[in-house]
Amino acid sequence: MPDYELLYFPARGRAESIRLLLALKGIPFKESAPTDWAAQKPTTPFGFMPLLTERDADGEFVFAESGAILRHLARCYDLYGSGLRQHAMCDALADHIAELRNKYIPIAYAATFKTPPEAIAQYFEQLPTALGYLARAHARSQDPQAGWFIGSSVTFADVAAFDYLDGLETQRPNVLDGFPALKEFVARFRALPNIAAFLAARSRP
Ligand SMILES: N[C@@H](CCC(=O)N[C@@H](CS)C(=O)NCC(=O)O)C(=O)O
Repeated sequence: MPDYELLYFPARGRAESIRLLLALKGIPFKESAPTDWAAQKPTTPFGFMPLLTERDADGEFVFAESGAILRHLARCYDLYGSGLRQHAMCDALADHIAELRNKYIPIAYAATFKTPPEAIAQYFEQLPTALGYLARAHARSQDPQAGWFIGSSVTFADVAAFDYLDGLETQRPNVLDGFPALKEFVARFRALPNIAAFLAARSRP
């Protein structure tokens, strides 16, 4: 197995789903945070984190973009579903979650982004519509009995969806009350032994 090193701020942000995926598979990884980001930034592929460094017999591979990192790890560790249609379902859900996350980051880190309270209120007013679509996506799983979004086993898209919903629940504990299937999905994912251990040890905001 390669060695992995993840560079990101000491926050959940766009790195947490990568951490969750590695934890899910029991893959050890080193966490590092930039010591002088202004100096480091121009040395990175696109000037943004997270960055994943993978080291193995083929050498060192450093790459960026949270979605690309998740997909690479999903291909390496069998978290992309089964067959081309499930691959497409994974991509569709993960891309959609990335869109939702882009809107959510200024809400989750409101102090950093100086997000006005009206914008936060508006976000949570509009949220039930987005959660309704997610609940419908969950109901379209190719194996509804299994409880995951895509099919009979967990995929990287489930990891991304969990991370988003878990973040929402951290902000507003009752946010999923009207969406029992999403609530059950979150509980099922949280109960996976490797995830339960990861969450118990987590201290990042
Ligand atoms: N599309 C990129 C966005 C990356 C991004 O915006 N990263 C932020 C942290 S969440 C960053 O590196 N900020 C530091 C900066 O802009 O200099 C991804 O998903 O990885």
